Amino acid sequence: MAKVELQITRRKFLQATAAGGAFALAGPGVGALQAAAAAPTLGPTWFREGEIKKSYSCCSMCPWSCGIIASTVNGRVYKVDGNPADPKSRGMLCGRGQGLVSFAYDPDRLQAPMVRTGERGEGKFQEVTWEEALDQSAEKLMAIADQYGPESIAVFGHTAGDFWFVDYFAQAWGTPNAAKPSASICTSPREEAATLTYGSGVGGHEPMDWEGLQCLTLIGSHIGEDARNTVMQDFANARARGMKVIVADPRFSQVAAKADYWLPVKPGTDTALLLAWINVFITEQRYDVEYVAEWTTGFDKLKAHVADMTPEWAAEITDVPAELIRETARVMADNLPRAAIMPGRHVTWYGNDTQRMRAIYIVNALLGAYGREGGIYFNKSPYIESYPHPPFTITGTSGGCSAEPGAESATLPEGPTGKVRADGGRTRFMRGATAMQELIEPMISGEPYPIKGLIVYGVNLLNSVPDTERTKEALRNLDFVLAIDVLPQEHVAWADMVMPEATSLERYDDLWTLPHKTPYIALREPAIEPMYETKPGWWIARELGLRMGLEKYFQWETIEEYLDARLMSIGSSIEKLREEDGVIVQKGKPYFEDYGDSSPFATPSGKIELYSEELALAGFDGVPAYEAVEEPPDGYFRLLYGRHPVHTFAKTQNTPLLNELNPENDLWLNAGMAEEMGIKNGDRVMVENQDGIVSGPIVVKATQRIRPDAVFMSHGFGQADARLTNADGKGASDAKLISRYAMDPICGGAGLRVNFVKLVKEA
Ligand code: MGD
Ligand code: MGD
Repeated sequence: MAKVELQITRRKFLQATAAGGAFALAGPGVGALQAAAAAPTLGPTWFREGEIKKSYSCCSMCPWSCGIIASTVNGRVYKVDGNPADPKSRGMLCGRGQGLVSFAYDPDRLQAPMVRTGERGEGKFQEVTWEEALDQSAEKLMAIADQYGPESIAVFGHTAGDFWFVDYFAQAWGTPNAAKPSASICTSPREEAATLTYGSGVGGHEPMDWEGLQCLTLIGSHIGEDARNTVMQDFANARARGMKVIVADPRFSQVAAKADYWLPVKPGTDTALLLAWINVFITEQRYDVEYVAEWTTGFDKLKAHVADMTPEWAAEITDVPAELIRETARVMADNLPRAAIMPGRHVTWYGNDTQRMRAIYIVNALLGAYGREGGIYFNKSPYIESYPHPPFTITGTSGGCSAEPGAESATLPEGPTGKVRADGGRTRFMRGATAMQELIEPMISGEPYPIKGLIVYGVNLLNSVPDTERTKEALRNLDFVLAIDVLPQEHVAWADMVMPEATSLERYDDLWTLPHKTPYIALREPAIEPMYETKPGWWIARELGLRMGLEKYFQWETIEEYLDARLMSIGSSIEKLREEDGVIVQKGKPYFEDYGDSSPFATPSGKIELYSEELALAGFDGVPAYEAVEEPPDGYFRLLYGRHPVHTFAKTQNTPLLNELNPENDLWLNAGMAEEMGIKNGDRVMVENQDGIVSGPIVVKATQRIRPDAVFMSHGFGQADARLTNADGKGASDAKLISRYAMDPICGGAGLRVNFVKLVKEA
């Protein structure tokens, strides 16, 4: 019975999301069927038999956080729709957003606080009360702090409620070792490079001025598989009105299939391609001469640097024909200033990523794109005050996707006993955020000082941080691990205490405030009461804080009081925000005209720094240089990975509806190579990396759409925990195969594309 219903649901769902493929956007209506599927005992019209309650929140299925309206009947959510008033969703959601109801009603969810009874990793637990869980956790953490200092507790956080732990709690408590994977394993090169080049970080929404953009270039950003709702809408609209698209990717991605030019660049050589484009702009005088004279410094040094970096030079390195390099440079230049390279998001690739990102920004500067209509607008944060609290013990620790542009501090924060971050960040660089992967080592070696306690909130530790075996060793070594999650993800089995959080549909979160073209503030309120014995993150952080001597930071009694105090600073309240459809939109300052006589660039020179004195003084190249990366050994392919349109990282593979749409990943292998190796399309293979780590089996997709020197799989599969009944053992894990990384010395990012794999046919 349940099975039949699920099949119907799937068909409808597929219709609504255009076969679940790229560019799948769904309007209202699908979620009702999801909820019906999640509650097979209810008839198809159950949701018409009560009053419909609407609530406003942001989708928590990915960090993009589109505004949603949840519809609830008799205490059960039956659908979520995009909020038309929200600048990100504009009334639409992607397939993953439509899966939010199914995520909340996943029967595998964590349901009660638990204390470990078996060995770490065994996953044996006993349920305890919240009082016991909080008291015991506070006691253990305080004991660690007494012995080793407050800095010996690390706080890892991601997902919708991370603010309460990795920002608020960690800063109140006083540990500089607070980190988000969205910084050092994702955006840190683009943020550091942006700060160095034009004085502020990119912030949240990549600031492409889509309405007027005439030429978009993508360097390894795969819009459509990277299924951010707004970006897909903007791309589709711009392409429909004739925007030119250039895609550099070793793989013929979904967006490459829609492009005017596909450059199948050799992995790791993009900086050479970018330098050759710069060479063409300058030698052919095809750059915005006036803009460069007025708004940039270091042009002469750049010109001298790229003098010999011709398309012919780059063709040898990148495998992209010289004529194609020249032609694409001219297409960009013909459209300036309405032409730009999108900064990208997951840009920690090869360990030299800050310099590649600088080269991207330099191209954009030569095209005169910054601050120009149809180019790249200036992102601005909305105005609203924080909840009043005494000065934090420590400030400026975490950063990440939600980091405020320009908010990075130039000096490293110190803990109460004078210790700076334990991630090796000793220079002014790596300033934006603590490097999460670098905090694993002190958990093992105790150097530069021991980290003995870990709070892990919403981070999929064994599927997101490179070198899983090292992370397990660190987990074995810690005195206390507290996991706050909604699902029994693999790392949860390694925790001493598990606290189950209510999902975003069941809780308030802090207001959503991120830099945007039209800065806005969005309400995140619950649609239903927390299910089972779960509690909201804000409550857990506060209760833990109260038990750890942090009362002065948690003066508010209820979350409504907290939110109303913030909203009062802009003359609003939760009630008023509801009346305004859950969103307050403010005025931005996207273009030069909005800055009068002042410079929008917060660099030392007040201009875009094509040559960076700051980098040169620190012993790095002042203008980006091409550095070769290690080649795959004989018989090995470079392991590439990326997003799947209906999944988010490793967290949605278990979500019933999304799992049904796509239960496992496949391995893209060049068809010629497959034939040479006697592997057929659809065969299952095991994948083994350079360190002998094996993952799989995974189905081979033999295709012309990838270069012969690389293989590609979507991230997040190949999980191993029987409590994840849908995800367990499906496909192969890129995370497990990424047993090494190359650290970018400038931004602290972990380059993950430095792993090589060979294929072993399944017996
Ligand atoms: P997810 O798999 O989404 O990735 O890293 P993560 O954010 O760690 O894990 C989210 C975790 O939060 C899961 O454990 C999930 O169960 C839990 N969760 C979900 N909702 C809630 C909630 O409401 N409350 C709580 N408490 N927990 C919740 C992402 C990171 O990974 C990023 S940003 C990037 S770009 C990198 N991508 C990447 C990759 O592509 N490949 C590899 N191999 N590693 C990567 N690491 C990075
Ligand atoms: P990846 O997913 O890693 O990054 O999305 P993106 O920033 O687009 O994209 C990898 C692309 O780079 C692939 O197409 C790969 O073939 C290509 N590539 C690999 N190596 C090279 C190289 O050397 N040079 C070039 N030019 N290209 C290369 C990440 C983004 O996705 C992030 S950070 C988040 S937080 C969101 N997560 C997310 C999700 O989890 N699921 C879905 N469906 N969408 C998402 N959107 C966002």
